[in-house]
Amino acid sequence: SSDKIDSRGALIVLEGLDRCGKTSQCGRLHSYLEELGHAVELWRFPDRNTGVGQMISSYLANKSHLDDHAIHLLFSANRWEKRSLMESKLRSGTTLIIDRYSFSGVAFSSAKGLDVEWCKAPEAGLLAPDLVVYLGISPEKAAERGGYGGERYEKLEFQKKVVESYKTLCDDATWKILDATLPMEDVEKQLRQIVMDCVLTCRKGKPFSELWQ
Ligand code: 2DT
Repeated sequence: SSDKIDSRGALIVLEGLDRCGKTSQCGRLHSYLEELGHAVELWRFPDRNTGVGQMISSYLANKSHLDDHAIHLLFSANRWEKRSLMESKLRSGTTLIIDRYSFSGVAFSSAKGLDVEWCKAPEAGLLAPDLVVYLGISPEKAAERGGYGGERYEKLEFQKKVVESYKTLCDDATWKILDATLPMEDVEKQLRQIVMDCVLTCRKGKPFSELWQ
């Protein structure tokens, strides 16, 4: 069919609580794929470099106050402003590793009490990841790792709510859950395997799909 892409990149998302090791694993995975000669980029959301991203950054640093709905929509807009670039990268064969995506959007906002369906609505039509890896760790263990920074959401009580919200989202075959309490090298090994499978499937022409429609 015309949707079929000859050799596209994979859209790979890592999700998890603060201090789960997500950012380190994203970095290691990126280097690994690069060394293998793959076209690959490492992205993150929020992307704090755009105008919208700067508003988000100031909110997270407690330097501004915004209504819960308004900040939710800014996080979503921050993904929409990157959507077309994302699609063209993938179509040209570049794999994208993304540190947080719409699932963080829904998990964090619904942890504040916003309705889950309301939270999902602005995400509908964004590209659906080919793989979501959730790095599982309890909020207590994550907190023990130390160094919750001073940002708005980095508090144990809130992280407990976020875990519960994530649980309602990971019901789908594109999610793989890894035990983030294992030694970093073990997590890395497992991650590489899952990701390589996904990269090959996408290269063979897996069609694109969109979130939550
Ligand atoms: P980092 O610490 O990873 O920069 O994330 N967040 C993130 C949301 O509330 N909604 C979203 O859509 C996204 C992508 C999670 C900063 C914080 O922002 C939260 C942690």
